[in-house]
Amino acid sequence: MAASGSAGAADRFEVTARRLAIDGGTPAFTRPRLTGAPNDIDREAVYRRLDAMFDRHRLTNNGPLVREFEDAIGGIVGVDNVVAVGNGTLALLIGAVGLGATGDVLVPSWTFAGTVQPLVWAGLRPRFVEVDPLTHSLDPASLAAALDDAVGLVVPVHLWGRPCEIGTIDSLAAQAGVPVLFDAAHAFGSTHGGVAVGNFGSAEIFSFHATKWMTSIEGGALTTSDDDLADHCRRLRNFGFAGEGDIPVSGINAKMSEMHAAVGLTQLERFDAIRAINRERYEAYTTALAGHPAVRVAPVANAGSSPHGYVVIEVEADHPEPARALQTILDAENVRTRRYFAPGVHKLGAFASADTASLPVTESLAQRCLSLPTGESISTDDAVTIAGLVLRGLERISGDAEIRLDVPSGVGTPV
Ligand code: T4K
Repeated sequence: MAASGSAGAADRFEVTARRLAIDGGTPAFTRPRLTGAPNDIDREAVYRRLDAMFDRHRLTNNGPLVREFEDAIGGIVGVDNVVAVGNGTLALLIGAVGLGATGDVLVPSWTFAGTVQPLVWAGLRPRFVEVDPLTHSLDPASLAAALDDAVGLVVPVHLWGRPCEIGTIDSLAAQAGVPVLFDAAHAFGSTHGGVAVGNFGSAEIFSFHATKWMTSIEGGALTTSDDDLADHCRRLRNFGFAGEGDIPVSGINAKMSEMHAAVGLTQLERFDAIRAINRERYEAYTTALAGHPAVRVAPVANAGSSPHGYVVIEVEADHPEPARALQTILDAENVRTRRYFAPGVHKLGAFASADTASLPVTESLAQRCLSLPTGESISTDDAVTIAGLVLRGLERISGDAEIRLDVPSGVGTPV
């Protein structure tokens, strides 16, 4: 059984024949495989951009690299207005404030807390709606049932990069006279019906955080075809300035720096290359896991293409917390998974007082979903190996409902 420290064929091993590390076997990987590890960045290209930046002495405040980054995003998405900001959370904040939304906001709980927190900061009251068990996207029936006069905004999420039921959601919201701000944090590079995500709703937002397949380290953007909204959001991102000494609206500092734009521009040059790598990993997982009734890979596309930035599995096992048990087993193998987004935002202490209907689908997904390593930091062979470990782990869990869940994270060989 080989277990080398480098990615590649040397890390392959016969999963079925081995003793799991949790039972005292040798961990499958000597170097941890991380969910969320950044893709490679052409540092020479970044340094060239930074040299020019230092020569210009223009470091932030809507400098040329930020404007170039916005143009590049606009070119890919095919949208008129791109407002680059410091991160996706700030994009949601200025989007919600820019739309002038008040009252209640309908938002899924099956998402990252960063979807909901800026809405609260914008003065909105979250009401959580249910997601579809197959697509993990906002359930239009749940949305229809929740839309009432108190609702001032709808924030659906294109989870895992899979565009949600955009047409149905848009028409339900339009009938109610409520704007839609799509959280496309995961969906830069997705298309739906031949149209790039970034063109839908009143506005959409992207995240370019280090854990995203396309990154500027920290970064985000709001996109919209509404010129007035874009101008308003540009003002909001820069304290509300309308000219020197004039702040007609109270804004905030949501700016992207030139350094972050330099990294983002450099990564955008690898747009096609990284997508191809992601796709290869995703297909390796789906092929290796196909036909196994205890595991299903969540869909990442909906009537279009996907950047395949996430590989998320739903598992079934004779265990009350199957994802947690499997995470423990994989941790011991030096496979660092993430339980995005357990337990569901509505279960987090900060949102305990929210008006929350019963969300059985969200709560079931929270017990059963696990995000797996993907992208350039692993090899395709690694993906096949990890898929094998998932299957072997599920067998192990089903054979032992008492599996210990208190094994500390990182039980395998340290980095
Ligand atoms: N909406 C949605 C649907 C989102 O998912 C997010 C963010 C937002 C809105 C808000 O966008 P931002 O304001 O973040 O732009 C991460 C990210 O911080 C967050 O951006 C992301 N979603 C969320 C899903 O995940 P953590 O808590 O998982 O990060 P952390 O530090 O625990 O790292 C995760 C894994 O990545 C680890 O295995 C280590 C690895 N990693 C991480 C970083 C930062 C690296 O290898 N290198 C790194 O530099 O939150």
